[in-house]
Order: sequence, then structure tokens, then C-alpha cells
Amino acid sequence: SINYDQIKAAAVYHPKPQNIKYTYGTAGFRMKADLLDSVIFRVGILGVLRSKKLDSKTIGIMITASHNPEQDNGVKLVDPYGEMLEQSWEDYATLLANAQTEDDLVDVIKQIISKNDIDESKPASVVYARDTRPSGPALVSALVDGLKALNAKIIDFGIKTTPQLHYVTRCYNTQGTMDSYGEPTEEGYYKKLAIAFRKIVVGKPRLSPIYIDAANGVGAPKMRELAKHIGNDNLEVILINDDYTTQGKLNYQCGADFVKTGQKLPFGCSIKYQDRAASFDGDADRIVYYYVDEDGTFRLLDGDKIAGLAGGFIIDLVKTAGLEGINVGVVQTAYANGSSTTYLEKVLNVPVSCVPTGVKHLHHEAEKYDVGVYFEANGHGTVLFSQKALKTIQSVKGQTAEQENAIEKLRALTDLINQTVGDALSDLLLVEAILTNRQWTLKQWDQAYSDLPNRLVKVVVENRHIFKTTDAERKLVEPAGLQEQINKLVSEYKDGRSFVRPSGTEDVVRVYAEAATREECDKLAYKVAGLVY
Ligand code: 16G
Ligand code: ZN
Repeated sequence: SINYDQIKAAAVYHPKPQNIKYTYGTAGFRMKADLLDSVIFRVGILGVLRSKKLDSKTIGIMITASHNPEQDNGVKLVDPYGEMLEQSWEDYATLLANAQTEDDLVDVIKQIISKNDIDESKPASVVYARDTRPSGPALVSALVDGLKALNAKIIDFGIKTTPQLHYVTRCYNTQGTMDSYGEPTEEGYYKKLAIAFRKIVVGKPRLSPIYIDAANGVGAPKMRELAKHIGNDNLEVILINDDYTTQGKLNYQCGADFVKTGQKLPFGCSIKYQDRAASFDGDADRIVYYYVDEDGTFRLLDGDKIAGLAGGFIIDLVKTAGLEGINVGVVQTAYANGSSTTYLEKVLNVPVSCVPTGVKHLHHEAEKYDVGVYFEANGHGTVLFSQKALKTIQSVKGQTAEQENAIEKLRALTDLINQTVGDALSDLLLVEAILTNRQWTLKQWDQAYSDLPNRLVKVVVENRHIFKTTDAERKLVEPAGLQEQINKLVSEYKDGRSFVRPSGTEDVVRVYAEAATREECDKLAYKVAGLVY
């Protein structure tokens, strides 16, 4: 049972700073690391309550600030099957974080317990991990204090990528069941991916080396370990920006976010024509690919391109396997390049849904398909296989050698892809497996369609909350009249498209624009930003 005096005594060592309002948003709690001590202590408490609520299932907690600067940190809760924390509980996280005194804290805990009919006597179990940030160890000890104050079973998973923590959470909760997700260890993760990868590329010549910019983060040592398990015969990896121990380097002028936003090579990367490269972000849950053309032009293959590549490959396999009953769909956000949507709908003939920004929205929508491919343009995404699809792929027998081969590849894909969340390591293997099968260069992959020139700008406004969107963030309903003005501007540009949305992670409004030429696109972005400001 819960000992409230014990909680209060522990909470004294993790006081909430005055005059700060914390919010559990799309990325969990995220801010300067020195403001997070009390928050993380309380997130530990929430993890325990969530575990008790869900019949003692193991809850995951990840301490990371992804692509943000090194001095930031953050924390996120992971539900038993590796999904993001259920949305209704985000409010409890916010309430707990903002309880000012020890007594307020106890009140909020009691409130959560009574609202959710939680049985206090149930045991609780929590697994946690952190990325390589220097602030990590101190925050972990705040977390452990919170977990201990409620006598939880604590599993320290050490330094890991975010997707590894999602993976292990699902493993713990499915161990020994029909849908066991794998061995709940780091080693188990590498083995699962490596075996699946080798199955898909067997008999195909190895591609040229892949340069990986690991953002000087946790992806560096983990990718190195994964590559060892795969072996050099099937995949040749060259790591750059892999210095995860020197302070000040994490995400600095490198990583997937830097490359995608700036549409340029990361620092320390001097690839030439025909080289192949990819960038992870700081916690290795995002990936983008890129190369330079004959004339030295930088070419980005972002999340949209990965969705097209993966969607096309899976559709071919499903067809070849003769599994007509399995439907494949793709989920995007408003940021998806217009050309990518046209390609998916008109060339691949797949249904495409558009949802608001944030993994939880994409993930839920993707669950509606038998095979749901979801990717944000920023490089975060994965593929979900429904129970029905998994059962079919597991049990079906091919009539011909060709069918059997396609079924075996689909089967391996279900293991290769981290279905809990977007995973840079797993997504890298997915792309490499497809390119190896097709024997494609990055340029051949890129030729599926040409991106429309696009621009994303931030606008600092007095109050971003007055901007209200609808239609998966593609239209503004408030402030009144603004959308009509945007429409008018957009109509003046060939292939023009633009939308405005308040950021969920920063105090800014984002303006996205695309148009037929770079010049027109920039003009459109600039003019729409002018309307917002
Ligand atoms: C968060 C989201 C990411 C999204 C980004 C948008 C998760 C795990 N992460 O990082 O998917 O692209 O927010 O940020 O959901 P914004 O609202 O500031 O544009
Ligand atoms: Zn990330």
C-alpha cells in the first residue's frame, strides 16, 4: 500500500521551483535540464500509479531531449505495449508536476487514485533508460527517489536509445505469451533485428558503405553494436559524429534535425558523388538519408521518401505473396511534401490519411490498416502490422517458390521493423534491406518523384494559443479571416500550398509553404509569415 508520509519525506528533496508552469506535451516534459528535478521525481510517481492501474504491467520511462541542445533534457512515459502514454493521463502528469507543496502533491496523487479506481496494494513495475546527456545521471536519481517512495519494482535499463526502451517495455509485458515481442535485453534487440535483416538480404550483393551521422549521441555506440551483430558481409557501416562522450557535441551542427531543417550536410561529413549517407537524431528515433549529385547539389531523402520506399516494397511483397485480403495504407501529416502524397495516391495507389503532428496521432491512424506505414517528414516513423496481418503472414503457405519467398520476406519484415515507435536503427535496416533487394542507389530511390521546394519558418507571436486549426492542422479556424487571406496568397502561386499551426513544443507559430519553384516557395512562406506576425 502507499505510504504518504514516505512520499512527503522524499518529496522534500525534490522541491518544485516557484513560478514555473510545466506541461506534458507532444514530447513529454522537455526544457532546460536544471528545471527538471522535481518533474522527474513526480513522473516516477505517475509511472508507479500507471503500473498499478494496469494490473502491475511494466511501464517505461525515458529520459531524453532528443534533437534538442545538450543542456536540455526531458522525460516521457511509455505504456505497456511500447506506445506513448494514454492521452488522458497526460493531464495527470501535468497536475503532478505543478503541485507546489508536498501536501499538494499528496492531494493530486489521491485524486488520481480515486478517479481511476486504482488498487493501492497492487505491486508496480517500472523500467527506465536515459540518453547520453550529462544531466542524465542526476535526473535518474530523482526518478529513482520517486519510484522508491512508492516501493515499485525498478528495472534500470541504462543508457539506451528511445526506441530500445519502447522495445524492452513491450518485451517485459509480453514475455511468455503468444505475442511475445522478444527477449527483454539490449542483446535480444540486436539479435532480433540482425537475424531479420540477414533473412531479407540473403543472396543479394552488399551495397556500398553507408555513412551514419549519429549526432554525437547514443545512436553511435548502439549502431556500432548492431552492425557487429549483422556482420560486415551484409552491411558496411561507417560512423561519423560518433563522439558521444565529449561535452558540447551532442546534436551540435549535426543529426537528422539539423540536416532536415537546414537541407544541408552535417558538420564533419564530406561525402562525394555516389556516396550514401544517413543522419540519426540525438536519441535515435529519427532518420533521414541524403547524397550529393554529380554537380554537388545536396539531395535529401526524408521521412516522406522513406514512406514511399517502404510502402512500395511492402505492396509489391503483399501482391507477389497473393495476400489480396491485406490492405496497406500510409499516414502522413500536413508537412508531407505534396509530391509525396501524389506519388503514394496516384502511382502506388495506396490510401493516404493525414493527421495532426505528433507520433501518437500517426500511430493511432496507422492501426486502422492491416499494414499501416506512418512517417513524419522529419524522419520519425515505422510500419504497424495488425494482428490479422501478423497471423496471416505467420501462417500462410505460398503456392509457388515466388510466393513463398515474398511471404518469408514479409515475415522477416515484421521482426525487422520496431513496431512500438519510429526507430532510426530499425528504419536504417529497413531502408538498407529494400535498397539491397532492389539494388538501387540513393539516386534511383530519389527518382520516384521530385519534392516540391518547401520552406518552414518560425514566427514568434504574442500568444500562439489564439491560433486554432482544423482538418489535420491544414486550415486555421481562428483568428477569424486569416485562413481566407492565406488562401488568397496561395492561389497566386503554381502548386502553392501553405498552412499555419502553433508549435506543440516551442513558444512559436510555424508556417509551412511549398510551391513549384524555390523562389516562389520562399516568397509564399515569407508573405504568409507576414500575415501571422
Ligand atoms: C514532437 C513529436 C514529433 C513532432 C514534433 C513537432 C513525438 C514523440 N514527437 O517532437 O513527432 O514532429 O513534436 O513539434 O510525438 P512542433 O509541435 O514544435 O512542431
Ligand atoms: Zn528523437
